[in-house]
Amino acid sequence: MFDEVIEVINSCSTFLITSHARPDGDALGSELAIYHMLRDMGKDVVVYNQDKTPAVYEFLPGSKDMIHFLDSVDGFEAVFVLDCSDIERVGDEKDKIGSIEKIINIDHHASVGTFSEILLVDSTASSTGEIIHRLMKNMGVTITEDIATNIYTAIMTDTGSFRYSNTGIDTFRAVADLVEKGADSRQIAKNIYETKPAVQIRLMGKALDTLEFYEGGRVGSIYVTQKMLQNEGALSEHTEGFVDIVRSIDGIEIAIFYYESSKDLFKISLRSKETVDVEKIAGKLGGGGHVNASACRVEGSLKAVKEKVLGAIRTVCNTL
Ligand SMILES: [Mn+2]
Repeated sequence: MFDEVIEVINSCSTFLITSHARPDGDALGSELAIYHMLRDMGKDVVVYNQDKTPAVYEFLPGSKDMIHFLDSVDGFEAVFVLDCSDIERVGDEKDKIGSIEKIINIDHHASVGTFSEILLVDSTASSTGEIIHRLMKNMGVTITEDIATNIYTAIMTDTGSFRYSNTGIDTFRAVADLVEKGADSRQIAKNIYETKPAVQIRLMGKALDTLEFYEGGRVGSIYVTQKMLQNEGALSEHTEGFVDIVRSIDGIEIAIFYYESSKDLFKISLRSKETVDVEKIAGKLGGGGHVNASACRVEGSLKAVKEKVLGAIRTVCNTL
């Protein structure tokens, strides 16, 4: 599994690195970890994301070097597509990116796309960052403080600070190594969790006003519309983590967050606490993810979208 990836890294000298639209901590930390590693090896490297880096992740070493406009992909010998189960997820430039000769897909999603021949996928890993740490150990490269900070952030954010069931013994072994290599766990936690702008908390208040329960309190949802964003002067990135507030309620087994990305189009985040497989629910609606965290997009009015999602939940979880 590692050999093929290592072969490409050693034989090529110009690389593009990308991940999904609306990048999260795992996407950004994974990209920047690979970026630093390749640069340290003397390679030419460009990191491209369709969307700009959310302010909360700007502390990540290398984040200022990322670009958000992709002119031509001529000259790139290989591309790393990270944390993406499908090339569609990189956004509008998927065709250009998909035309690069060598595509390396490193991911931990259960539903694996077939867009790449060079795969490093492990659905039991906590995060793409954890797989990248494994790759680097395998290669024997020096894990610098910059690399350690990026991978630690990737793992910490995708495990909800080591609380989710994707957190395994290997995860703790990896983060122990990263702290040893210079990742400052306290400072990273502070940067991610204790720097929220006031506008985000105000939007959260409005979102919590929409809290509804179904199935005797086992399913709960909140939503944010474009109008709510405008009223508060908030951005879509300010909704990050909202679904986890619903999950934190006692008795909740499935948490839903509806985000109106444009008129009659909703991005839906689903979370579960225990054994409910929300990946199956998202799958019914054309999305994907993991057992405890998944997402999908559904068209229609808020009322119609809610009915569709609740319908899918009732179909998948007939014991609820
Ligand atoms: Mn991830």
